[in-house]
Amino acid sequence: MIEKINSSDDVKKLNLKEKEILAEEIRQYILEVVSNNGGHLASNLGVVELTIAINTIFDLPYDKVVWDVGHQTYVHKIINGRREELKNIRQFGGISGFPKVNESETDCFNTGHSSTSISVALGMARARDIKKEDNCVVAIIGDGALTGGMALEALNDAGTSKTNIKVILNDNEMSISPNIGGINRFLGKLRTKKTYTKSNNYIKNITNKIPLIGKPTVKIISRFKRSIKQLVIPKMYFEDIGFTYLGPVDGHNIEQLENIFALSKKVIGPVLIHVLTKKGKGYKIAEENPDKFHATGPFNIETGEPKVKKGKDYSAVFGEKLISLAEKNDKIVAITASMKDGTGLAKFKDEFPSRFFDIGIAEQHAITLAAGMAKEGIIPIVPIYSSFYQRAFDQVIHDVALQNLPVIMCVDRAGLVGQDGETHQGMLDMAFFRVVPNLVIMAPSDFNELENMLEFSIELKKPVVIRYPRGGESNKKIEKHKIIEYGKGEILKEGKNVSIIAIGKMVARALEVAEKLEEKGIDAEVINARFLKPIDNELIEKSILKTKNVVTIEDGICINGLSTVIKELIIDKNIKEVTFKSFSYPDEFIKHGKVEELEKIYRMDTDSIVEEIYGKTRNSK
Ligand SMILES: Cc1ncc(C[n+]2csc(CCOP(=O)(O)OP(=O)(O)O)c2C)c(N)n1
Repeated sequence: MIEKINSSDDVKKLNLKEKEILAEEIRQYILEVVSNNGGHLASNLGVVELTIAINTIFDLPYDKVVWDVGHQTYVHKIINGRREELKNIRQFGGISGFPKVNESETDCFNTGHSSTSISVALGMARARDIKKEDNCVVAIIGDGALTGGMALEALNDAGTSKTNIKVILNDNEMSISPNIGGINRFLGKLRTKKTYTKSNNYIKNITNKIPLIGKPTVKIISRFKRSIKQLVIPKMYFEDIGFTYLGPVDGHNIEQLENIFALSKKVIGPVLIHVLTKKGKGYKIAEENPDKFHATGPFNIETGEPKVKKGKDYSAVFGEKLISLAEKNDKIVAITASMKDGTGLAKFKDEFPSRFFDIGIAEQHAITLAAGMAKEGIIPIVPIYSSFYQRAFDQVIHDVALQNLPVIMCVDRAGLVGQDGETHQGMLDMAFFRVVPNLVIMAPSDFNELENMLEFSIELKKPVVIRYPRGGESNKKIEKHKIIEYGKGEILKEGKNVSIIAIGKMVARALEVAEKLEEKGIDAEVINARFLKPIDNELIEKSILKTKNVVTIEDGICINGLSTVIKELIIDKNIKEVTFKSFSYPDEFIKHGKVEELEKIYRMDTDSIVEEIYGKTRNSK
């Protein structure tokens, strides 16, 4: 069946039985691809029937379907012309693991970060009305993404807008971990109320019986339905804020899904369709461990075991160190925006449940919550991925830095992250944090330094940013670090021909580069900057004056990071007759691919850096 499907038109031609067969084939195919390539598994297995029903009832790309986060669009991609390409999903040159407008017209908006879909859809619906067109606009949002502030802001606006917009709530009771918070509790009440299903069936039946149902009839019905519901549930949040609520409906029953979507097309104004799905559906191991299979590396389908065993990574080192610090200091708390496992906090949660706060996919709230705690003498540690820190920029400025509050902001997945691509690469954090007054910005060059920086930050009592990469430390070991002092870097190797100044994970690379240069007769000095802000002017100036050749290496964009800091230093100190070469990423969004591949392409690997420096230093001699 799957071989015949190249667009939603092909899905529309199938009967129910054929669609059910298609669903199973799609599941099997996704399982094979993800077990080979890695990727988002459980969420995709959960939306197979949902995606088939959407493609049956709506007309893509004329109708606009906006997937929130977009990690669950593999089924959509298979149906909409990218079945073969899926085999190369997330690989360099292959299709993306998220919706991309340049891949297909049916991907109507790029996503990757959570909770944006309702705003986008409402924008598209208003645009449609201004242009006097009549397409449907649909946002599909998970119950996890619904905990994000943006989603609630958009619901608030959409509810009273009277705009024709459909919000499909894909409720599987899971964010990456089990979903949390009051909205989850409220959804729990809706999930269990069989009455609604019955009353909705009732409505479905009567609307089906009326041959040419007019818009006013549906309006009356929805008013009637609302009054029944109000009797059973005192506070119908969605209806109270202006949505017509349909559901809940079994998200694995294609027929029921099609019926409810068809019904939603007849309702005027904003509609919310509550769909219940199971994360990992159809693959028992993922159903039982949906968090583990939210995003996975390649794995063995029979056992569910990873094909390559994961080594120790920065997040794990962070989590363990935090536990040992928290044992000694009962003021330390940890806050996560729905990323307990990814940021290494799972054990911390078990050890200190009352000092652990999973606050939903709400990075802005995470930071301001931390600011409030810090103001009252608590020491909040907030690990958030670099690209998601983008969300909380104003909170960092306005609530933390402006009041100089000692919040420790751990920027995980800083620099290249690889296969999740453009929306997830952590290229910008040094650039945007650097402009914020009062912030101290550090980056460890190995596990040991991360531990020391955490310890140091707790004593410092200032707002601190510590950025560290995805994955493990380099094979190139740094033998011994000096103790950490405020605003001080360290010289790891003395030399006289060129000063290589690096930060974070690139320090180990700088040492490798220096070793290779040595073989070519170039004596490089290697400086671990440690602090981007404040930078160690004294140490770096002295080194530059000695070598007159400067190289900077950083895992971030070329604007306003280490290279900019050093250029400014050279100008401010009026240092003359120096050569300068920066190794950083260009002013562009970096696509998906393995980190090592991307590093080679951007000439950030050891050999490329050696080649470039060798030419430059030789020329300047
Ligand atoms: C702003 C932001 N923070 C964190 C994430 C990481 N993240 C990706 S998916 C996800 C959970 C989404 O849960 P839900 O919306 O319920 O979708 P499901 O995977 O359960 O279908 C999270 C936290 C993100 N993509 N964007």
